[in-house]
Amino acid sequence: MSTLADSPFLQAARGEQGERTPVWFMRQAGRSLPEYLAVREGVGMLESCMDPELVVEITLQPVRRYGVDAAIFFSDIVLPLKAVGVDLDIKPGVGPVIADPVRTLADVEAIPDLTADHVPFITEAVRGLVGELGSTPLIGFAGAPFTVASYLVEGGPSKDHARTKAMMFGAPDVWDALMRKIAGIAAEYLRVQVEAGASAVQLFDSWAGALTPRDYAASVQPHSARVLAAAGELGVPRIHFGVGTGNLLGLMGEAGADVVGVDWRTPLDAAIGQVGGRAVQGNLDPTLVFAPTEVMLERAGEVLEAGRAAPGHIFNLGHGVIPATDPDQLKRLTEFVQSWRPTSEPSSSSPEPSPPSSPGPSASA
Ligand code: 1CP
Repeated sequence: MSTLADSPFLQAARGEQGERTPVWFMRQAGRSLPEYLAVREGVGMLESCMDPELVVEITLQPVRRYGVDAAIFFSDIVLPLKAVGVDLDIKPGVGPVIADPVRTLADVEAIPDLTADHVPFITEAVRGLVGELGSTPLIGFAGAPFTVASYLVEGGPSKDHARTKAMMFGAPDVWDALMRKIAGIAAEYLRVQVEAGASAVQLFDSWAGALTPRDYAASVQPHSARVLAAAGELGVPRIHFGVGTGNLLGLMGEAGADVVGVDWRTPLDAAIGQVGGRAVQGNLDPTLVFAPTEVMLERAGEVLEAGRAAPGHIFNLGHGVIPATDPDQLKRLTEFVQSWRPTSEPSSSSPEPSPPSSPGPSASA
């Protein structure tokens, strides 16, 4: 039995080649689990997130069922905004909806900064969880400034993030104030989770893929970097993830991540070449769990093989578990990853980053 510090997840997150590749799934708790639907019956999403007993139970459900190598704290990226008093709801089938979208400097200044006193239920839930989890690490998380700003400015989910980007392009002073506000809230929210016992953090910039590298570098990266630097002072590994970020992975690593999360669109070997010798997390297409089991496992094997070229690899899906996912498929996938061992020397075991055009993972096998 490994201890918490030498658990496969924390080893990989620190960029160490451990005995085996660890696995967890983004959105592993949630609607794909019948036991989740049962405990959520008649309880609103935000209400659930503020009930420590329920948070502990929901966070543990996928750990019990799958035996994954890490738990992710059950909450939502808009929860800290709710905690400081922003009028919002998480609507079933929709997502976060903001009553009064943020458009002006006065709107930004009206949002209070977060303190630990706003989220006593988070501290309580994290403490309860680490007691139950033993040597399984708990990942705390926060939404990154751009992704959270998108909900605040648009008022809800958006495909093109047009109003958000219009503020970024057209009202740089308001944009800067908003990004600083959210970065401060995210940093404090992560601090609360780590001080209560979380072993790692993930910064979700889910919608960063809507940006060009130029705009990401100028208007977003410095703010995410501030959150990651604050988390770095807490001494835990930091994972930085976004969707559709194939051309931003280098910048997302430079923002201060220890581990760069890769979505399923980018081949993992190409991603490893971009992230400057950092560890990676990902990146099986989440729809592959709907394929025949042997196809899913064959593709998972390819992801595992490709991950060997990184200093550390955490297996995950390339985005969250889709609600219609069959939990039995995720169980098979977990067992496959945990029993997988390399069969030959890796095609690139050098700590130097390989070039973006590196050959396929088994080229030299
Ligand atoms: O495994 C877990 O327990 C996951 C916990 C978790 C996390 C990490 C939830 C629960 N939400 C999040 C983060 C989150 N929330 C992100 C970043 C991760 C990602 O990209 O998936 C984002 C973008 C949100 C916003 C959000 N909350 C959405 C997306 C809306 C959109 O713009 O498309 C939705 C649907 C929610 C609600 C939500 N959050 C979590 C769950 C289980 C749900 C579904 C609501 C429910 O079960 O009632």
